[in-house]
Amino acid sequence: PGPLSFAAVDLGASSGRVMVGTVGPGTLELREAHRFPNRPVRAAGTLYWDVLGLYRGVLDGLRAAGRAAPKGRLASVGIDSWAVDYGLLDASGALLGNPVHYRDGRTGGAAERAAAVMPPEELYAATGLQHQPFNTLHQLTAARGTPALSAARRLLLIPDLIAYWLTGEPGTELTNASTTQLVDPRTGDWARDVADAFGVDLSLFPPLRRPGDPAGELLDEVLEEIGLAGPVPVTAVGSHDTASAVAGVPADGGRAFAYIATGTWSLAGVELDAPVLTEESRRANFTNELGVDGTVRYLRNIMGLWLLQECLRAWEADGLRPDLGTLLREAAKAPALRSVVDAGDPGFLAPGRMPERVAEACRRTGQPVPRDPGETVRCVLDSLALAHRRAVADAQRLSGREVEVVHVVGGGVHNELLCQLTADACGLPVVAGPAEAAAFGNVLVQARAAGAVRGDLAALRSLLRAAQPLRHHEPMGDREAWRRAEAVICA
Ligand code: ADP
Ligand code: LRH
Repeated sequence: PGPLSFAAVDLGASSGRVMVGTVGPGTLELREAHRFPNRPVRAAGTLYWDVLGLYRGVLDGLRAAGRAAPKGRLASVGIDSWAVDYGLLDASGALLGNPVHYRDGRTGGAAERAAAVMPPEELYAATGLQHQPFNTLHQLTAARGTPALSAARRLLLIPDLIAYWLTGEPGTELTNASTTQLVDPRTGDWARDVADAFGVDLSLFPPLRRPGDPAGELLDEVLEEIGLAGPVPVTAVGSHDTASAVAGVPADGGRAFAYIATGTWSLAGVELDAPVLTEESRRANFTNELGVDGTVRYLRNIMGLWLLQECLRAWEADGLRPDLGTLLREAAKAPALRSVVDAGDPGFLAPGRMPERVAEACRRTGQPVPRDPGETVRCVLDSLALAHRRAVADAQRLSGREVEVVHVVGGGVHNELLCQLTADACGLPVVAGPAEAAAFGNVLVQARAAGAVRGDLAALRSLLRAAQPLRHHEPMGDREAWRRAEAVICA
């Protein structure tokens, strides 16, 4: 049989895209069919996702994907998105309100509230998840007693909600479920004791499914809307975008690697066979999320390019008309490591006033305040590279796995300065690409389920290495300067 085409729906916090992957013997190609912005909306004091706007983007994208695929045939569709957030459905299957954004303030004080229910050590030992105020568990605790949660008969994580609208079939995909803080990473099943202790009704979640499992077929109404002839199956993929991105890391089986998925967030760590649930790991705020093929994504969340996105948004609002390319060139010329902030600080989580908040953090730590947007961007990129360095070093120390190379994937691949600074800071070679690793991981899992490719993750990754040009960054510069900067952050 000739090559098959797969549609990968990848919803990131800053944009959604539908990509077409064409896979066959000796062929792996990925093309963008449609991209649309993901703009959250604040209404009556709550920050929401515009989930119907995103669903419209998915339908437009699937229509474009069908047109881009040879003979207009899609062998299957896979969906991944950001983690933790969910929609609630009533008994008739109707959506109960707009999904709340994980950056909404409703989970303020989550750590203290959770500690009153279960000691943090116990919660970590049971779920392996780093503390993030927005973990689904804390969102559900914050929503307890609200009319929406009381009326809910079903809870669907965002990619599962999109899949439900496309197919009418509810399910809970495991890699994303592992970000709820309600799953035991050792068993890949629900952590029932945790759910009971926090009063979470696990029957709200439809049955678990794993990457590669069938997840229904596009409904007739959907096929009509997007102009395709059926049947078009939907296949469960690593529906957590980071699970798909790590599956899409073009690692060479022979070289131990760390990965950094850099988009709105930077997710930096290593891939393991089993979780690390030690107290030291909890204190270092490392998380054990579940990946494709039973792997564990052992990583730390770093604020990522969110810091830069929010600076650009603030300058735009001030009428400065910032241009990213120009700012990155100015940042490259600005003095290196003049000041750094802690890019892991949850204080940067909420939207708004980012250049001022970065300046305040510099002032608070007795460092020079950036004098212009170019210096602010340099401070942000130096700080991200420094956080990458710390996460890669900590992941190795805590997991006992030494790495030889760092793979950078995600939108940050386009930012050559960030990739070079990451190599310099880590003191390790960086291989940059692909930018659309999540879509590649999504497509490869579908392609394997359809029989278009075979093998384990290493075999899938070897296809990727041939499919995309990769950029190599060797570590350069003054190692001691990074150690001094780290001391500022750790002080
Ligand atoms: P998400 O999946 O979270 O929406 P992406 O992986 O798409 O995020 O990454 C988006 C980020 O990638 C942008 O915020 C921007 O900083 C960076 N980026 C994208 N394109 C470019 C570019 N041409 N040059 C520099 N940076 C870029
Ligand atoms: C990245 C991501 C990350 C989560 C965050 C909520 O898009 O999925 O892995 O921690 O969003």
